[in-house]
Parts: sequence; C-alpha cells; structure tokens
Amino acid sequence: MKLEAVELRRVALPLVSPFRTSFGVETDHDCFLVHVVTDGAEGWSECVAMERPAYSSEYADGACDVLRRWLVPAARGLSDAGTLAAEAFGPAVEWVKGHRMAKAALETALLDAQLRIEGRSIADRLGAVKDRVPTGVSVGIMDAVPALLDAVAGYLDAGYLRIKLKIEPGWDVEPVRAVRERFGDILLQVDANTAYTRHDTEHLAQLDAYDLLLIEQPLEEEDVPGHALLAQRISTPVCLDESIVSAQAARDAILSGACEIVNIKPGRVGGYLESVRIHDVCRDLGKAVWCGGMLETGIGRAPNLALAALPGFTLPGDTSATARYYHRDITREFVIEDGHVAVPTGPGIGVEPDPDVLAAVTVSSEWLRD
Ligand code: OSB
Ligand code: MG
Repeated sequence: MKLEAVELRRVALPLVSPFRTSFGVETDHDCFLVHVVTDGAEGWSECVAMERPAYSSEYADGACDVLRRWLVPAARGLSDAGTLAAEAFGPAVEWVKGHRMAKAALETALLDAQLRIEGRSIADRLGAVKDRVPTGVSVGIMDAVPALLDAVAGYLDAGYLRIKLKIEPGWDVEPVRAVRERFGDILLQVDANTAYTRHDTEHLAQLDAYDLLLIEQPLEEEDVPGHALLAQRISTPVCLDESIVSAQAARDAILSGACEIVNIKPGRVGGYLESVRIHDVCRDLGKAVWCGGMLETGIGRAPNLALAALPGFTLPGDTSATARYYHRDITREFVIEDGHVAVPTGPGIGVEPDPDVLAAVTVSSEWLRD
C-alpha cells in the first residue's frame, strides 16, 4: 500500500442532549477525522481525543500536532520503503511516548484502507464471532433525580439492556438508589471518571447496597494501587477505563487486584490491534471486558461494534444507537433492535461519511502531502 495523502478534518456535531460528566459538559461532539488516501483505497477513522485534556492528557489539537510532525511522516516512511501496512505502523511509532489516541486514529484509517483493498471487514480481521452486540447506554449527570428517572425510562423503553450512570461526589448514592428503586432488577453500573480519592472508600462502600454490575474508574488514572486497596474494601466489582492504556497495563492491573473487569476503548489504548491483545490478556486471566465509547460518530462507532463482537466481550457496552447521540450522523444510522446493534459487514469499517452531511459539519480541513 502506498500512502498518497492524509487529511485531518475537524468536525462538530450537536448532541441530541447535553452530556455531563465529572469532567465537564459536552453540548457538541467536537473531534477530528483522519482520512487517508492510498493507491488502492481510501480509509477513515475518528480520533477520540476531546477538545480539552480533561478525560485524559490527550486533546484534539495536540493529537493533530503529533500526527503532523511525527506519525504521518512515519507512515510515509513505511510507504516509501514499500512496507506500509496497519500492522507495521505501531512498531514504527513505538518510540513516540504516549499519544495513543493519535496513533490509534492513523492506524485505524490505514487499517480501513487496507481492509477495503482486501475486500475484508474489520469484524472478520479482528476475530468477531457475533453479528450483533448487546448494547447499554451511558447516562450523564443531571440537575435533579426526576430528570434522571425520565431519561433512564426513555432508554429502557428504547430497549437498552444496561444503564450506566455517570457519578461524582454529590451525585452518586442518591441517584443510584432512586434508579434501583424505580426500575428494579435492571443491569446497572456507574462511572466516576476519576472523581474520587482514596479517602472516599467508606462513602463508595454505600453503593454496595445496590447490586451494581461494576464501578468504573473511581480513582485517578495513575492510582492503580489505590484501586486494588478499594477493591478489597467494597463489594461492587471495580472496572478500569482511564488506567488501562495497554495490554501490559491490563495484565498488571488485574494481577495486582485493581480490577475485575476492563473497559476497552481502542482510542485510549492505541488502536484496534492493541485492543485485541487486551481482550486476549483478559480472557486468559478469566476477566470480562466490554467496549466503551467516547460519543463517537458512526466513523468511530462502526469499528467499536466490530470489536465488541469478539468472544470475550461478555458485558453490554456503551456502543449505543445513533439516536442516543445525533439527530443526523455523518454515516448511515445505527439502530437498536431488541437491545442489540448490528455489527457492520462491509469492507473495512463498513461505513462511509455522507459527503453532504460531512461538508455541513466540517469546521476545518488540512491536507498533509509530501
Ligand atoms: O468514561 O466512558 C467514559 C464519554 C466521553 C468520555 C468518556 C466516557 C464517555 C461515556 C459515553 O461514558 C460513552 C458513549 O456513549 O460513547
Ligand atoms: Mg469511563
């Protein structure tokens, strides 16, 4: 495969409703797409770095910068040497510390182009064993409990099989109690996005009464030992999101007792190939995984659905249907049917941007050529 050009395309899509987490409120999904043009096919991906470095240290402008300066030139180097392949990209940029979201974005666009040339779907390439995946929904922090109950009722009516509540100090035990009381025996879990400290152990132990599937990332990203201590003191299983940046990190976290369950987000871990390695590590250690999300457009959601169809993904993910995010997405719509979303079957990621919608949501475009 020869690399001819790379486009970084900034887009902004209004969300159907504001999404509030412990680290901020999103009213628009502001991200950039990576578009590669090769001699055989074009490829697309979505970078999950957010506008501000509040979920993790990466942010969109920083990711564009590292792509421009080092990652795209590395891919060009492989192309010039005649060895460009998605599998060769990770090793070629291993010397670049961190910047996994930026790396994931270019690797995925290359993988999309490569698989389109082969006429093969990403689901097939990654080892998917299902043609549809059970889906959950991540519900943001709200001003008051009645609004939360209305939102949860709507998602349950739509068929979502699992509800995840975003929590933070001041919005945790009360909303969890209210949702459990109102909706009974539903699959329920919470996500703190690092909003607590080791001093909050007794407080978080109050959640034990509500039979949650898991608590996701209560403590800061670097505090894997703190999660191991917490896990000994609460009965709710601990799941890590932000802390799991690689297969090695997943293995270390599990073996140290810091988590029972892992949220895999391809962007956070450097791509789909590393995601499969994390899946394999967790499976070997007997731990469940599920596929997280970052409010992606269809360009990012399609390959997440493929990943979520691997055999170790035994819990419903945050791979919700289009209507949960957007009135009009840049790709075809994903729908929820009987609590499941279908895995794309076409070549590559299986979806393409609609040129008219893409043009309407584009903020800026930058072409990188030799
Ligand atoms: O922590 O899982 C998270 C969204 C943006 C950033 C981080 C997270 C989330 C979500 C929503 O929880 C997942 C989704 O529906 O895409
Ligand atoms: Mg999370």
